[in-house]
Amino acid sequence: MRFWRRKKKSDEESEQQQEAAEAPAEEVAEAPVTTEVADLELTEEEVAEVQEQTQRATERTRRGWFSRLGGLFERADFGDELWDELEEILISADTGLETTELIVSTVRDRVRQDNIKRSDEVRELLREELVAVLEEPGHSVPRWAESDAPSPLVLIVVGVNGTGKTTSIAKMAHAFQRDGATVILGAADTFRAAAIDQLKLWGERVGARVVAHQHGADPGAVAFDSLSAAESAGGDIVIIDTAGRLHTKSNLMEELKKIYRVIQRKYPDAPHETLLVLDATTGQNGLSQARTFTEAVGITGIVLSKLDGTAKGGIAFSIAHQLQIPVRFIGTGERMDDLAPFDARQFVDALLS
Ligand SMILES: Nc1nc2c(ncn2[C@@H]2O[C@H](COP(=O)(O)OP(=O)(O)O)[C@@H](O)[C@H]2O)c(=O)[nH]1
Ligand SMILES: [Mg+2]
Repeated sequence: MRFWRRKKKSDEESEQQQEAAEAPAEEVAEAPVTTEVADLELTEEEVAEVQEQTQRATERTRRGWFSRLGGLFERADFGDELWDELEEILISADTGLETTELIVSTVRDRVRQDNIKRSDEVRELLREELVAVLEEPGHSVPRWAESDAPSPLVLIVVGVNGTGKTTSIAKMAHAFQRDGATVILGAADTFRAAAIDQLKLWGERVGARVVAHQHGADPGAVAFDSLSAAESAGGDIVIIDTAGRLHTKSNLMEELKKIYRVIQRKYPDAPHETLLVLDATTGQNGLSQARTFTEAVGITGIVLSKLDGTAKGGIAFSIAHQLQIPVRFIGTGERMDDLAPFDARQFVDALLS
């Protein structure tokens, strides 16, 4: 899977040399077939991989919650009495009242306008509307997937304790490194000693250098040193782990802001992305977490973790609609490969398949 695509200087040079050596080329090498997933250009194989992972992660959601949806469309015609039931199913799947009402009223209006009766057509309109809601935050490609991404690219990962920050960081590091990037991890969750050890362990597993200080050290200093390490070691991506809990919530937010200020002393335009990790099994609770973090530091993307668990999946729709923040990754398990880029259409297709 390609998550990272910026060319390193050395790659460009060797490619140019190669091109020069090969010239005059009679045949131009065939470009790989690319398809769009979340606006990343992926090969067909890579798309199939994302599809497979998305299917697997949403398996339980599909069987539980969405199987009830399937029941709604069993009869040939979609009865008027079913709208309330559709609404109830969406709400009980964590889609949230506001987003559910939008979805149901949009579909119902279209059904009435076009005088649609057949269940399969209603179902198709629902599918389109679900995709449209997920795509509301827009189509921009994440910074790490840009071919001219800044170097080093600085990513901060925030979120409540236990949501899956450290694990998601390890998964991202693994994915980026597989694509040829050199990743440096910053252990700025200094609040718990175990958090530092956990990141170090993951760093060893995925083969990424971890910059760490002592338990209780200043997180800003860890972040700063991580950037310096990237500069001296030619790191492409720096991912900073942060605490999810401090003595008080305002402490936590102040500390995050401080980390930002320290980073910006070195790179005024950094961090280039701030990812909020939300545990999908916590449902609508995640939404208020997201609001708190958004107000404090601004969030550029969501990692929806634990979608393979008992999550109902509907939270993805309310994040997109109510917060207008794109979901970038879904966590599909506890291993380092269990991460897939989020794609609206694939997600909806997986739920409704
Ligand atoms: N099933 C599942 N478990 C996950 C996923 N992501 C994280 N976890 C588990 O959630 C727990 C907390 O993760 P951790 O990364 O330590 O959370 P943090 O406190 O936010 O850093 C660990 O037991 C992880 O293995 C996921 O996508 N799926
Ligand atoms: Mg952690």
